[in-house]
Amino acid sequence: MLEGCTPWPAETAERYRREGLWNGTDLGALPRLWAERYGDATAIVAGDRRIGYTELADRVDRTAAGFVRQGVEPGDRIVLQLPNVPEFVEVAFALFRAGAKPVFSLTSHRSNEIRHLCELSGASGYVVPGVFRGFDHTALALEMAAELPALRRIYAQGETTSPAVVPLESVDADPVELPANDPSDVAFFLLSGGTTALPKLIPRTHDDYAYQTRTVASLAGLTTEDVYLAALPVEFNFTWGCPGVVGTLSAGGTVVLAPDPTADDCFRLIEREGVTLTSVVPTVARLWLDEREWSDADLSSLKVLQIGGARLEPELAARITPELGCRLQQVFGMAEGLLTMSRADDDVDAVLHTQGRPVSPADEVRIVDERGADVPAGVTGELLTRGPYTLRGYYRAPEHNARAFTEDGFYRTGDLASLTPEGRLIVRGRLKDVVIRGGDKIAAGEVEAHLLTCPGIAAAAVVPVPDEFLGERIYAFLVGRDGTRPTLAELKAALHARGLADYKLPDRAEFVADLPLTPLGKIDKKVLAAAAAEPAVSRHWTLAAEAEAAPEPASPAAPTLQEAAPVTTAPVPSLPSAQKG
Ligand code: OOB
Repeated sequence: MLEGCTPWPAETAERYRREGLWNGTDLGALPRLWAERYGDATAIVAGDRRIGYTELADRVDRTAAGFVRQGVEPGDRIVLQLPNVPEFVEVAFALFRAGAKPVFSLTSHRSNEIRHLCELSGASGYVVPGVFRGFDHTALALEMAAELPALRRIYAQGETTSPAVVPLESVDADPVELPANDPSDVAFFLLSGGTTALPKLIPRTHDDYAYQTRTVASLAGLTTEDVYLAALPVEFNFTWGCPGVVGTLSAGGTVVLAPDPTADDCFRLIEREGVTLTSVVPTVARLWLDEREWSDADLSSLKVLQIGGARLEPELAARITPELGCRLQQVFGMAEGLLTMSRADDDVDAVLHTQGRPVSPADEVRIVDERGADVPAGVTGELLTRGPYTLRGYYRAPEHNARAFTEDGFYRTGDLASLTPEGRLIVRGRLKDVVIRGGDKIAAGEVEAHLLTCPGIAAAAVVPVPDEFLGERIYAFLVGRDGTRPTLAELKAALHARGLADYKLPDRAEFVADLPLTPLGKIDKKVLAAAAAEPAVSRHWTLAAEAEAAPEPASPAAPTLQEAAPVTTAPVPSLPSAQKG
């Protein structure tokens, strides 16, 4: 296994093999296998392009040979940052085929994230979409290559004038014999939603991911007749393999790539392509329901709408079947592994109020109290898990791993949940310091670290604040320095200039005299989160500040959440950036 990864213990791995969960699949070999099975049936639809299974396998073989000719070697890490285009699928499988390990990045990632991903993974290559949604990814890639000696090759879609950039189209050569991958080795890296200031990399092996996609595809009863709409970004584990792109292709179905998750685009595609299954986050589901009232699109082909990635309010859940005419499947999942889902034969109550059961009988799920002791059904505690597709360690993160896993290999999810007597999961909240904005996960510590570099900021604490549209928004409490009070707009501009992805920028900021502390002297985020949801006048620990310096008046054009607070801008409803593509 790749250095820096934690393998499953030998006897556990042996058991997973013996029980047929890990069946020795090499993800790189799948496209050819599918081509033999499904021939010219349509594998991928994107805009006017329709790619058959044989064509997909041929393209994967040629692209893999092209990468090898470019000097890509087994074990190389390559950051893959492409939107929902067929090339994402082709490049990912070509890299698997060549034994290289793609690191899936969001198109919304900027220099801050990309630098970290490249450094942590030791990437030798970086695949970018050229200019996408007005942002010049090639320029960013060149900047990164100038900084990072290990980053030797930039591959870009579209036109390029720089000799330092390899046009992705030119990564093409006559197929060559390539060695098979060890199925127990890492196939690719997913990004952790993050609990620490710097995102972690999640190694996913051929065996574990093949098992996940096969299991979920079979639970969903996918056949060659199914059409999956990739409405969210393909690099999201939910879209890529739950059953998503890989599961649908394994079953011989068709994957339709949507440019973004807007109702306009997706409804048109559902009608045109006869989509049977798709997956969205609750924020997108809400948009679709609102749009449904105005749309005459024929959505009758849609059998199942999967919703996951963030808490789904039961009121929203209850509208899905009556208003969209399809079955709702709740999905709780994580890039780290564990997936729970509602099943076709679950009763309405279970579908609306629980996140379903683990997808594999080999998933081990525990709910524990603060001391690590198991709690009975119905009691809320931290969710711990281990199993045949849940990681045993983040990549190159021994110190973090020591905290994130129990000694016997259970992953501490940081989610608070309870189990029903039937074994269904109900997600109740989180211990981890993360804001879930739409489906985007934002580690509070990362934003705080950047805020602290801004002039005039002595201390910063980021908490989620409830929001009807996005579920949660990012609220920053700040302690000023030297009488300086940057406005929210100035802070956002400063963080943007530091290369922080826009979806991580605070939605609101409020200056306070000091931050409340727990008895142990840590910043009391519970108090802050409760305060963020209330009018500022109730913050007793801010009174000193308010007496000292009168709050700045809010801009008259910007309606504020709380009257008394020096909040500088109003929320502008927008899709979570990662969901935009
Ligand atoms: C999915 O994966 P990630 O890695 O972006 O985020 C994982 C975290 C979970 O630990 C949990 O905090 C939250 O997202 N989450 C949910 C949820 N599904 C995920 N919280 C409440 N209700 C849910 N249904 O988000 C992901 C990966 C694969 C499939 C689906 C979602």
